[in-house]
Amino acid sequence: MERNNVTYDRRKTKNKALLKWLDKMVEMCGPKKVRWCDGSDKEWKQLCDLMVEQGSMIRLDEKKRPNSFLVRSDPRDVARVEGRTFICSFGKDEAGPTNNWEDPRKMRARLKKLFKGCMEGRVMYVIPFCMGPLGSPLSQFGIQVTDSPYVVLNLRIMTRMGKQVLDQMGEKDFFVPCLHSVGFPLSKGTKDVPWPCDPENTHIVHFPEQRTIVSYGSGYGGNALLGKKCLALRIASCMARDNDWMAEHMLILGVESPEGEKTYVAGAFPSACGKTNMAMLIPPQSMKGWKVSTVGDDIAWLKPDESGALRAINPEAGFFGVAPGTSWETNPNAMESMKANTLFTNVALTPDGDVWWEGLTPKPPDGLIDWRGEEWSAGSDAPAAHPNARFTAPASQCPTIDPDWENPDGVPVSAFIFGGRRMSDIPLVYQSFNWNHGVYLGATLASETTAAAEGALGNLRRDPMAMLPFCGYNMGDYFRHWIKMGKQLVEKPRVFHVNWFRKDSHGNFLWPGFCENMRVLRWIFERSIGRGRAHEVSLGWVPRKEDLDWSGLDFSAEQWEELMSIDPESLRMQTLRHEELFLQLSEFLPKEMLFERELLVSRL
Ligand code: TSX
Ligand code: MN
Repeated sequence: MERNNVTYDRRKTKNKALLKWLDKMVEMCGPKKVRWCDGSDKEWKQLCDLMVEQGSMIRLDEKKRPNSFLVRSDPRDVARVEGRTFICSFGKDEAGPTNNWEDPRKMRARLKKLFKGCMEGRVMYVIPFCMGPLGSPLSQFGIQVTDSPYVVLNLRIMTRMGKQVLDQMGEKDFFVPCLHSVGFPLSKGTKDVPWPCDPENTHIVHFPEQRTIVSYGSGYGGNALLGKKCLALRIASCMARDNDWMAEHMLILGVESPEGEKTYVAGAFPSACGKTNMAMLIPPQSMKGWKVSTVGDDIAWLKPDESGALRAINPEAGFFGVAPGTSWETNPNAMESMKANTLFTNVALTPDGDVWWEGLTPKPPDGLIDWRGEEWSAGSDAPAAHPNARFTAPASQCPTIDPDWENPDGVPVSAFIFGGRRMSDIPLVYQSFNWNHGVYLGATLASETTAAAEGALGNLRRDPMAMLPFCGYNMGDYFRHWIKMGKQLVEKPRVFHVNWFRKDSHGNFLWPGFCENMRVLRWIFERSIGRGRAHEVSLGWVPRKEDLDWSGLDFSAEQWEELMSIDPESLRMQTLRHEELFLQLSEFLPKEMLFERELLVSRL
């Protein structure tokens, strides 16, 4: 049967654009059934039961982890696939040299083949979702259709989802259509598997002009939860460019002084820099009265208000965090957030029905089942949890969640922080001289790859604004957009660079990091509200030791000197060494970036 006769309830919405699109998707994918997701508890329970019954999910111990589950993915489907992520703009230059581009017409033809009948024997779930608080002028609607119940469960935690969203969307014809299939049709005689996927043919495709997303073959994370990286970053970055706002790969946190003054900072960190830990930072006991609150740990949408100041929302409603390395020592707030109502993916299972991963406790418990479902013991050379294992937890369960985290008008942002993992060359903190210099700091953001020898200058991986894999258009134009936003803002956030990871000649970290980062954050807070003291050096404005709050921490003047030292000669060499990324982008770079570079070289 070529023609698929499945019908679905068209009375759920009066939105003509939506029904028209759904008709096309149903016709093309040929599911056995279409189900509207309403976001109810009943639906959550049904889908959890279904997945447990199918052997796709394990219910964790109801006392230890109430309403929480473990999912094991196919070992070939464990992370985002950047090589198979495409930006299909009309022209190649619109995508730029740092994105995979494909001709949209060619890509559509390829996708059509992949999607034809791809949901045979499966349920097509229709998920109305909203990125951002319901009713916020900064929020955006999306509709994801998917054949993965795992995706439905994740989106219920990560977004506002279901009937209320569909009702609020009404007949508005602007929403981002997001088509997703795991690419494993159940044709006659095909037996289902716990984690269906099609790794050979995986495609994550963005059509920026049409504002649409099509994803095939993967059920994992950013490949499949299309509201997150695909919509809230790649597509949103294009919408932001066209409408004078910003979609950034940034955490948002609130800082409050003992006197009750409060402001917010947004921070971009490349992977493996502890961004979620920073978003949930707990100040040291000795800094009495200082408070940090969490608005978001991954994405910020920022827009100037009528007065010309920037306000930010977190478009997400949950955390999709890396589990390994997360513990009661490194991040108690994340641990609290995942005490219940949490999905765990690719972590290890304990004999008493709880979860474990590397870094959770110094010693692994006995009798673990690893992320592949096999018995595991401490002697094993493979880790028990996959290094990219995840928890999906509601943001509302975070003890430090900010009272304004769902404020439809967002929160005021007075500082941007760019942070890299720089073992050998960059001081703990410095502030840019001005906005454009700040844009340069973001544009040249980099982390040292771990392959580097201890203490030696390692390989730098450039990750401008931590957006390299997430910018939906030409990175050169993205820098230009940042410069343009600075011109529009009356009250510009101050811009800082931080580095928690500097090491001494013996390979020991010079800075204790974690809660002690609050001392740096306090200086950033003071500088941003026009108070803190600083002096000028070649890189920017830096604090003297006496400009930081040292209550309760022993840190010698010598340690401080080493932590803040700048070797102008080696930094000059590094800046001059036309590094790859700027070279790759050279024909698209705004002149301001070249000016900043020349100014830096001459200061050094
Ligand atoms: O998340 C981290 N942060 C930010 C915290 C708010 N990590 C974890 C690495 C993430 C992948 C850090 N690791 C940080 C940090 O500030 N700093 C370091 C480096 C470090 C590691 C261990 C120690 C000190 C520094 N231990 C002792 O000093 C005993
Ligand atoms: Mn991220």
